Amino acid sequence: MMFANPLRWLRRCLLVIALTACSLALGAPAQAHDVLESSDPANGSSVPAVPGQIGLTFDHTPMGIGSAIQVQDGTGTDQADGAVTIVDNHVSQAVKAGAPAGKYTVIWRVASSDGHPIEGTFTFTAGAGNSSAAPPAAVTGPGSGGPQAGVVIAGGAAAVLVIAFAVVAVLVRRRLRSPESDA
Ligand SMILES: [Cu+2]
Repeated sequence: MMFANPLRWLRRCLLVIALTACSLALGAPAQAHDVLESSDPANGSSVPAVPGQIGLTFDHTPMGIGSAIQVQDGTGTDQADGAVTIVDNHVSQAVKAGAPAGKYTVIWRVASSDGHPIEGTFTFTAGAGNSSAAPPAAVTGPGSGGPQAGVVIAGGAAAVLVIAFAVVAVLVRRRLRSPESDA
């Protein structure tokens, strides 16, 4: 019977949860990373003007941690404006108003939904048409805590679970000791 020995059962439960939390924190190697499906502008494309923002579309929704997108103009100056925004599987980065025409290199890094950092680079060429570069949207992306932040958060979640189960274990033990307990 499942509750024949509640304490043993709870300890086993606790162990399983702790192990799960650890493997999540370290990243399950069997799980595939998110994949960049497309970008806007597309890699190698020419656009009439510097776009107001760079868009990346992934096959899954990346975690909102440690994401960074550099939008380097022909001189290597980063024209990114403000924080990275993640909405579902779409990641965007506003571009500074008045960014110059020319060849651009976009260097992106996000945390894959399995917790691993993934990164890539693509290029496009912007013409001298009226720039649609605009101030960033009011929505700001999450902080860029770096890939370590994910481990810290997973560790915190594991600690909360462990504490919750310790409390349950104490309550069950107390109930078993009480004379009116019918467990
Ligand atoms: Cu991974």
